[in-house]
Amino acid sequence: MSATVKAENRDGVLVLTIDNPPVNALSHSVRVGLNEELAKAAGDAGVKAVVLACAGRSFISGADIREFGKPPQPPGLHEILDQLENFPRPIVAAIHGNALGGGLETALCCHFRIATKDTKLGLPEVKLGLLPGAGGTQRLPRVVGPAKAVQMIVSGDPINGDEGLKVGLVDELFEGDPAKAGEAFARKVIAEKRALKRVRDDDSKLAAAKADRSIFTDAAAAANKRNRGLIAPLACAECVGQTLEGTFDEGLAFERKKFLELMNGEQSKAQRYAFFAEREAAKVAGVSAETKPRKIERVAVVGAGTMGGGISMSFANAGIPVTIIEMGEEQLNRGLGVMKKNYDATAARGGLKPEDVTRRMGMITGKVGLEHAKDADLIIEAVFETMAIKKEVFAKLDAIAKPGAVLASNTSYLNIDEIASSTKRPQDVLGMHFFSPANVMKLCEIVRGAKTAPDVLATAVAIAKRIAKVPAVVGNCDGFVGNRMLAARGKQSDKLLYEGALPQQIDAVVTRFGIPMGPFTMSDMAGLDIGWRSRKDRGVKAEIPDALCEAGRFGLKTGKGYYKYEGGRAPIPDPEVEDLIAKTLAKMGKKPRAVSDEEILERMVYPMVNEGARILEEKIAARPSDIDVVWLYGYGWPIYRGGPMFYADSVGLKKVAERLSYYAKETGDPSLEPAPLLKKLADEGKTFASLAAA
Ligand code: 3H9
Repeated sequence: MSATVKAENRDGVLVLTIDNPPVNALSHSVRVGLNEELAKAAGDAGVKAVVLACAGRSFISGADIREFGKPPQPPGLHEILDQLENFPRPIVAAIHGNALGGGLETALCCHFRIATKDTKLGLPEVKLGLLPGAGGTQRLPRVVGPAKAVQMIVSGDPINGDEGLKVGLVDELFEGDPAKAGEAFARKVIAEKRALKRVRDDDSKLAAAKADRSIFTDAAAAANKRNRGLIAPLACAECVGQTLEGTFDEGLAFERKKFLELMNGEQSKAQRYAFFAEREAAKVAGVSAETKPRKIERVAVVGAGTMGGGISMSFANAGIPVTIIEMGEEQLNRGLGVMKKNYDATAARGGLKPEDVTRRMGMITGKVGLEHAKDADLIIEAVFETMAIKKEVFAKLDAIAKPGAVLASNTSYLNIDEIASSTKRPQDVLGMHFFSPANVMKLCEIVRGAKTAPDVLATAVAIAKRIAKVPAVVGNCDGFVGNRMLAARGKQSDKLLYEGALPQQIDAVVTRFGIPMGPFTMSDMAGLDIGWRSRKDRGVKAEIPDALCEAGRFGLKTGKGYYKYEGGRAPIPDPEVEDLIAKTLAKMGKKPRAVSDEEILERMVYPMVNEGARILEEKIAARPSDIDVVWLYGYGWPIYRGGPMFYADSVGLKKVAERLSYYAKETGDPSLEPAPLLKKLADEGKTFASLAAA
């Protein structure tokens, strides 16, 4: 008997229970177990029906992703699915928790499906750069219709049991023990002599779209609207489209071919890497899995500006009550007004129901005065980014906060130990750095201070996950991981302007690579005047941005910056800027040269990788994949390129190091010399990934 599949004949109903923690993936041992048990049961007249159920929290959550890219181990999933679908007597899938990917595909091969109300039923393969490769693209459209199927498969988002019942994916809902409910349903099927429903044989749901293709093509176009650069969503839609073209078997063969292309391609490799990187990042060195997080029931956010507001919304969205604190009524009301406006805008786009807006706003209480933080289990400071102000706030919070409260700063680059030193409880202090817009961006960079207690780190990781953020724990240094690497890139984008590249050329290279916004569009959005004032205070010069500011071009807010803006937010290249740059360079005695796109890309990305290597040397990040997580979820690095460290590995570290040395010499910038760790790995022919495996 297989270690992960148990069989029990309950008076004619054979209950097959998969027990393969943590998520009941279809690993090799599960396939072996199902194969054996189904073969035995097919020839056993004592088996009148079969129930397929799972132990633990969930039904099957998909194929075992860790087996991908390795030599296949028989039996394959397709064989098991054939056994299920062609089984001579009824098979009932009793689903609780999740039925995802290969899990739902397995259920689709059973003759009946029952599920709990809150079960998640979905085909999320697209999020791994794949498509449902075990018949999902051919069977789901036959059950729910091609328009609904393409929406589910291209988005990868699941539906719940309730909706499953409505769209015909589920035959009946149940509560309680899946095996028992499955057994009861199976007995009903036997008693009523119900015909076996084989999804592959029923084309009735395809008829409408076959007569009018626009039913499918419109749904496919809508589903694919926001999938820039990704190849899997298109392949998913193409496979679903095949259901309207040929036979079931032809569709299955087409799906198989496309699945293998994606699985062996670069994009899925990167996306699968990102899946595991995200989960690894939540595991913190020095914090054991047994470390109990502190209980967080009430949260206070200090500061109702853009960041404080976005952070508060993230808690409200997760149903956690939050008190947002300001120094005066006016700032508070302004902040609350912005949050309401943001929610209303989402509702107007159809993303929220009006009652959700009311409920979420109801989670947020506005107060004037720090004393209102006294009952909070977690206090997040999001005030002005100045050390003196931060220290003053933390000293006050030290006197107000209840014992054991976690005190977090949303600082984006300041020294967390210095902030902690203004309290008598540095063990309770850490950084929780959110990214703008904080209610949207998924990253939470958790900054570990020298004295931060392990359970405080565990608390920050747990709460970040609860509010649907991706936590990545990093060490304390100027700019931490993300902004420190961004600064390395910013130095090069600025320098390139003085060498002859234009803002629009640099931005275009960066966005073509897949990053949503180029450095100069980003500067325009942030505003150029802040840097200008700070340079003036420090007596520092930066000729080009200084000249822009002197001409009143402060960025988006003034309608002019590195670009011009005509009412909207779309940056438009401006000949005036080209002229201004040319004149500035002439004044400086510099002769612009033609800079190639290739050079721009290398100088945008490789210096970041180099800084990443230094970050690893200094142990500011524990693993290369943690750095990638920061860039994927905080800065919109394209998921199909896996993150800067993964990308560098795919280019080859030898090439990265050589090009950096070359640019260091060409531009006379010693910071571009390869970091010792990068050089060592390049010389040894190794990758950053080899560090994680070591
Ligand atoms: C597929 O099915 C292809 C088929 O169409 C065709 C085949 C021919 N495999 O996320 P968590 C691990 S593609 C292996 O923290 P949660 C995960 O790494 C698959 N391992 O838990 C972690 O390990 P560790 C389609 C997996 O409760 C642990 O389980 N399915 C898999 O927050 C806990 O994970 C999907 O894409 C897997 N499939 O969320 C679903 N899944 O403890 C992918 C998880 O060592 N999975 N692990 O770090 C998920 O979305 C979430 O894990 C899930 C649970 C929602 C299930």
